[in-house]
Amino acid sequence: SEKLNNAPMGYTFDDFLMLPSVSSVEPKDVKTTTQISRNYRINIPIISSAMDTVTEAEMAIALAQEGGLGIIHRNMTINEQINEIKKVKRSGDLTIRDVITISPDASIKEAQEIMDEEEISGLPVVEEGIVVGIISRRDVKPIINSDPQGKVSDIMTEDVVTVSESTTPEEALDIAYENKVERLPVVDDGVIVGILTMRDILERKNFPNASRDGKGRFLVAAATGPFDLERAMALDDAGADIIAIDCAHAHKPSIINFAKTMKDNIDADLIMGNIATSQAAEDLLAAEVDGLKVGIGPGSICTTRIIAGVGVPQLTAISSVADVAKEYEIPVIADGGIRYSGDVAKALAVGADAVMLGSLLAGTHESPGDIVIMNGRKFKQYRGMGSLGAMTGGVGAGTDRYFQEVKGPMKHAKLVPEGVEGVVPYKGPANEILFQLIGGIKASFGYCGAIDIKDMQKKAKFVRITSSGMTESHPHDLTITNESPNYPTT
Ligand code: RVP
Repeated sequence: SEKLNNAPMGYTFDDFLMLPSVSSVEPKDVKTTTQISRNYRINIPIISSAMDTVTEAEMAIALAQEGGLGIIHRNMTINEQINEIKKVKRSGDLTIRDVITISPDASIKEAQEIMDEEEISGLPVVEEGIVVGIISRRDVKPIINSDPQGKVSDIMTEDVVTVSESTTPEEALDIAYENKVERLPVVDDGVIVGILTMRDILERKNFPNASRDGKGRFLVAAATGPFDLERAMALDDAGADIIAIDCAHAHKPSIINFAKTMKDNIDADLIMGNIATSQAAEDLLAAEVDGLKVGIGPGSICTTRIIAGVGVPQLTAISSVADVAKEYEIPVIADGGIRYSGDVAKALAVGADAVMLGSLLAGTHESPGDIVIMNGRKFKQYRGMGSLGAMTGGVGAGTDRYFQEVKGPMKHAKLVPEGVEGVVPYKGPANEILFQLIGGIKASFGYCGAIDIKDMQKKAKFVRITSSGMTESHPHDLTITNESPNYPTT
């Protein structure tokens, strides 16, 4: 009976509220920047789950544009995952790398045809890699009918304004304005390596908070299996900034040891999870990983706590891990169980540096999969990576996440799932969900008098509540007729 008598209490989001406190902080002034791994800071503390119904390139781009981060799931081949990383990097790259050029000896007609086909308004003129001119529709138009076979070199602009890889977008914009040009070839020792367009530079201003790497491209993370070094190295080569060891129970000596090998073989930051105890945090940090991910069983699609009877209620899990991680100054990501912005605020307040969302993002426009209509309402599929569907679909990544023994062909495998498959309501674009979440976090910090996440971790005080306190917390004694965007009732 000692086992039970000495057992600690485990709490989750609904067991506590935060106390309102004297505050001079206006929500609009709250800063949400946060460290998510040893070397990366982002502007909002939101990361999307590495799940096959949540994060591929489209979701990762949506998150990065708003200042968060997407982790590309691994239930696909290595090549497919590399492709998703490249899509994110390309979309956030101001410099167009596969530049379409023309030779000075080509005809004006050819120049016109290429511009029509590619729907572009100008072409750098290149001889043996070196930029020797630039030709635009404006140059071609007056002469295309009278002399279509004339040479590009006869009408091109020879004095080309170029920039180098190190030119910042702001500098490029100034240069473009000063010289009244739309397109700036990017050159390295005269050799063309890309092209910048005014339109792309101006568009970048739409995303002032975006998460970007040193070259101005979007940040992206990708998941690998605990022993899949080949994948980790390929993701690293493809440009993943952070690699996440994705596993249901990372507190295993074999996995911790292998994490050291992975770290030695990649440049990207390595984050590792999942865990839920302070001892696990101590043991994983010995591998000098760059971030920890917390959550055993809180996920909305997860049945681990029911099937295995194992887990730690998420608020206790986050604070147990964060207490240790803070000493090592290693960031903590709270993964799973988040339903409302208030849950995010509580997770941050007990020590998380960011939260990971599955369910909240699964129903958005950017999640993989199609909208399904049931009884006149729109839904999208959402499934646990330990569900039968995810373990037998894709490349079966869920099987090693959940330590399943697969003998022979997958279709005959006997699997013990730890997740379920279902649908969540379709929620429109991800940026609207993020807007509401960030607004809620800022409101929370305003009530608690905290100007940023670190301040919140110092200042937040909690009050333990009962289930009647929780009942009182939700709207009650009415039928909601107008659903709020941040409080769905279905
Ligand atoms: P939620 O946001 O509550 O939907 O939880 C998502 C998290 O659940 C994921 O980031 C992952 O850690 C976990 N997960 C994914 N699949 C499963 C499962 O099948 N049990 N759990």
